[in-house]
Amino acid sequence: MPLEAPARIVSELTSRGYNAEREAVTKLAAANDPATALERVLEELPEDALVVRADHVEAVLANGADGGRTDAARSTTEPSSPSQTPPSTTDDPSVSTGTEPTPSGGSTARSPVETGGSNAAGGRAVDPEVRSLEISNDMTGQSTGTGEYEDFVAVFRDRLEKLGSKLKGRVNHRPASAIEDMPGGSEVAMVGLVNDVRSTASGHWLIELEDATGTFPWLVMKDREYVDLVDELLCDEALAMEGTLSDDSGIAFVDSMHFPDVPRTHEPSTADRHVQAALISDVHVGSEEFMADAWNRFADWLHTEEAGHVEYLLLAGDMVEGVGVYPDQDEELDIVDIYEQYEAFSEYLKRVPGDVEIVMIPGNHDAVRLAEPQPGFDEELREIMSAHDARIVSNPSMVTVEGVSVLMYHGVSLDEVIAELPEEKASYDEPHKAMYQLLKKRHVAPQFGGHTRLAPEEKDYLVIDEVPDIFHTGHVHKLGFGKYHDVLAINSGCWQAQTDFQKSVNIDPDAGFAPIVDLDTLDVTVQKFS
Ligand code: D5M
Ligand code: FE
Ligand code: ZN
Repeated sequence: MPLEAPARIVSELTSRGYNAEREAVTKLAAANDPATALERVLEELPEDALVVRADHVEAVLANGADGGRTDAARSTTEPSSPSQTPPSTTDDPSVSTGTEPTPSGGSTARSPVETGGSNAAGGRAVDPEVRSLEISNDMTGQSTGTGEYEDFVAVFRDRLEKLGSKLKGRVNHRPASAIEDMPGGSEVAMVGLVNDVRSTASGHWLIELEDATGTFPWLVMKDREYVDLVDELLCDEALAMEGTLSDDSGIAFVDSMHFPDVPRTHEPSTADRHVQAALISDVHVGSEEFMADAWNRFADWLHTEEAGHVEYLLLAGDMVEGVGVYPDQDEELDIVDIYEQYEAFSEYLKRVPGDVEIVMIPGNHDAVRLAEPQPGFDEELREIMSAHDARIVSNPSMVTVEGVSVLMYHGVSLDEVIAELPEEKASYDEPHKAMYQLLKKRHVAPQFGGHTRLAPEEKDYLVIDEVPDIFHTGHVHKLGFGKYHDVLAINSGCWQAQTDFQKSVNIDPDAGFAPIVDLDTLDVTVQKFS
């Protein structure tokens, strides 16, 4: 079997249970006889090694096991094709067709990657030393909730404290209990959580705000400018209201409404070198609809020179299809055992170059508790997925990559935001707009008691306390991105073709796309693999 192309070297290695550093693959591809070199490397590999590293290959090549790389081989090296990255955009999900994946047929073309030891030409200077990746807000192992009433009280109190502190400097607020004692006609303000929103017989809107002292009703008149914001409100989100008390002090007429929001002065941080991250989600391995071919093309592309700057892969949940997630889901399962699904997922993950740093959070199809925040995978699942040494953290988590903070959240609440808000403010076709609403509310899942389940903890991990530079979600299987007050919001698509359920409700998934973010500019390009 000819073994020249990196993609085939990778599949050969993964089929034998190994993951490989990108440079190891490059070096193997450049050997005189890659097939023999590969066999020799595997023979020499330490028994417990799961990753084939560049130095393993170097040792074998230095031994002259396959004759190493000759000048003749070098002269057949083709120059890399010019980058086909499309012009970047921060608004439309413009889609490039990507480069052709490395051919898997009997091509004799050698690897286009220069392997002289220095990576100047290929931009593949992946030096792990210069990387930086930090995780904060990971609640794995920190869960204290017992599901008791007191826990719910604690989590909402924490939400009000955190989000209230962002609002309190903006209005001259009073507690609910004090407002009812103020004289009629007073100018008043309050910070609280939305308890209820309903329309009155005369077409006005009554919004009940709650704080630690009680509730107070606020009336938005149908002809006031703020009426346009009423249809954005979700129960349990934090708000500040300013207004005028009625004569009997029983209600306040709203003059203005304030959201915790992202300050307009927010300036995102960027990386100080040219480095990229692939932001994906919803792989759904184990589903009959999982698109293995598209995934493999993506993984092969990551081994190409064009993808040489992609040093991070962020996976926002739904690694596998899971079992029993939705009614009748088992009829569309390719792999019925949950552990076997993770084993298969792990094999697909191994195709990703070993020198790409991976961070993953769980989603609603994964085998962790459904209620949010969801802790990262347990030991048994980590063991299954250990080959790649991925960082496995909770949903949500804040991940800072090369100085750029990325809030990763799977996105179950997006269904709710899309269902509750008018089409122009949030829709499946523009999922990033639903994300804007979450940023504005500074909470990834404001509404409790609906579709999104909440596991009460002593603090509210779902509050967006720090403004991220990038907000990354998935779940709705639609690709969309854009900027909100300079925060890049990206909802990645999926790797699962349309399911019967999605067909029945007209969800047309964006499957097989990988949005790639330049961490030095926060520009996005989309690679298509389907
Ligand atoms: O869900 C992907 C998208 O499809 C997300 O918007 C929810 C929706 N979905 C898919 N299946 C169902 C069922 N059976 N009921 C309700 N909504 C559904 P994901 O959970 O990522 O597969
Ligand atoms: Fe999903
Ligand atoms: Zn999901």
